Amino acid sequence: MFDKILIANRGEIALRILRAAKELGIQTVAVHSTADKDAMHVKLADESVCIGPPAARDSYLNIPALLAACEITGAEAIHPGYGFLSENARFAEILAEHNIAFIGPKAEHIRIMGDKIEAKRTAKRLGIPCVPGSEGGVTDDDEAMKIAKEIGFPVLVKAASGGGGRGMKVARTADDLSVALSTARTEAKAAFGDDAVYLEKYLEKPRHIEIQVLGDGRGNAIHLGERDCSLQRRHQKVLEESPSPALNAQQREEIGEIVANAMRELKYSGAGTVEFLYEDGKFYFIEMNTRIQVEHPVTEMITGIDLVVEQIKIAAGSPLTITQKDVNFSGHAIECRVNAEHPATFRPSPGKIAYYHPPGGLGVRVDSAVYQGYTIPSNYDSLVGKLIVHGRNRTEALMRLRRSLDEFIVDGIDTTIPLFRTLVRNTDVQNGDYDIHWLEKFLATGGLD
Ligand code: MV4
Repeated sequence: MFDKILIANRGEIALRILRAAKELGIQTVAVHSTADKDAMHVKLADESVCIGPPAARDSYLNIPALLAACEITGAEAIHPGYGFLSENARFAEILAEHNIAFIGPKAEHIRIMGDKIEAKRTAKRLGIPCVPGSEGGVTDDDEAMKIAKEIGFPVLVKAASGGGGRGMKVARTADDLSVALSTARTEAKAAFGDDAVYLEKYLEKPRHIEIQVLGDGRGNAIHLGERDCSLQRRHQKVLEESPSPALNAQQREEIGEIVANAMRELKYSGAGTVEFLYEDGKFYFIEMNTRIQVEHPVTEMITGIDLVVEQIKIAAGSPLTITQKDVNFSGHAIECRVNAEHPATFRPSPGKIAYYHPPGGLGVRVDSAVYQGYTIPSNYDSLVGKLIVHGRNRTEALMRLRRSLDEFIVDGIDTTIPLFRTLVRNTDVQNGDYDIHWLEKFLATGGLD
């Protein structure tokens, strides 16, 4: 096992990684920008190193500064958290060249999954069901039209380097296709420097359901069930839950086994998430994330498995000690992402937290790095923290969520807590009756007035 690791991140995920390291008896090194000198992850780490000015590209994305911080402190491994360098295959390779362990998957697998065309090709080869569409990229408009007519309109043009919804264009009819192709290519070129695009059948009202996996790089892999992340706004997840209100135990086991088998064959190493659209009882692969995700606590709460501890053990070379039979799903968990934003306009609201009182009690978890008197800087994302509740069933989880949200006080800035107070009292949310478009429709039809 490692003696010392460096955490190349900030905020609640930096604290989450610190906690896992501490439980494993590993020393921790925090890194921070000048804007984060008062951040909680810096206070709680054994050591800290300032790695640059506020802009992420000069600090949290600054690879030479991170290498220097490892050299100075003697850290043997880096945990990248999510965002920043977490899915940068080149970073994983550079660390290997410097004999520093990357707490994440093999660079090869990060690279494959970063290219959505390669990811889909790989998923299909491994027996994972995919959305009908082009085999690889489309370069020629006539060829695209032929494929679109085969799969049937509407179709979706997606960027190979995309993800997070950027560079996506719907073509409802044959008349829309050539404009959709050229706009998608132009946007993809501008955003990612890569104009490769591919075609998929457009699914009208799917849910977003993702499967959590762990692999040890030696052919052992398990799944930890799903998370339903359908409640999103502008491709940002707002509320996540597990199990999905749409699935039964048999469906879970079936898709879980397909995904776990694929990861065994791939010899995948570390934590990963295989994302699906789910419509009319069928799963369609869209992407794979090769990192720990924001919403991982939902899975931890229903399985009792510490995903970050498992990531660290795997990176240190330990084989998986948990078998699929050891994974028992218990109860229901729901996570709310509390952002420093106006609850109706979503205008960012950085600033000083004048008063802070997080909820507690049975089945309540708050993952946050803020404290009373802390000033949320304007340089990074607006996540204040995550409220995660667990109950023996969905009704109990919702009950605990309602009263936790009522207890939660964050004064001095705007937060999205009032939005969640409204959502948990909504009939569709209570019934689990929502798809990926539900939240935006709700907000557009005056949900919060
Ligand atoms: C789709 C889709 C419908 N049909 N693919 C958006 C982000 C990217 N990760 C995949 N996305 C979608 N892909 C097909 N073939 C609809 C979306 C989509 C979406 C997916 C998940 C969660 C929220 C979403 C909001 C709008 C569109």
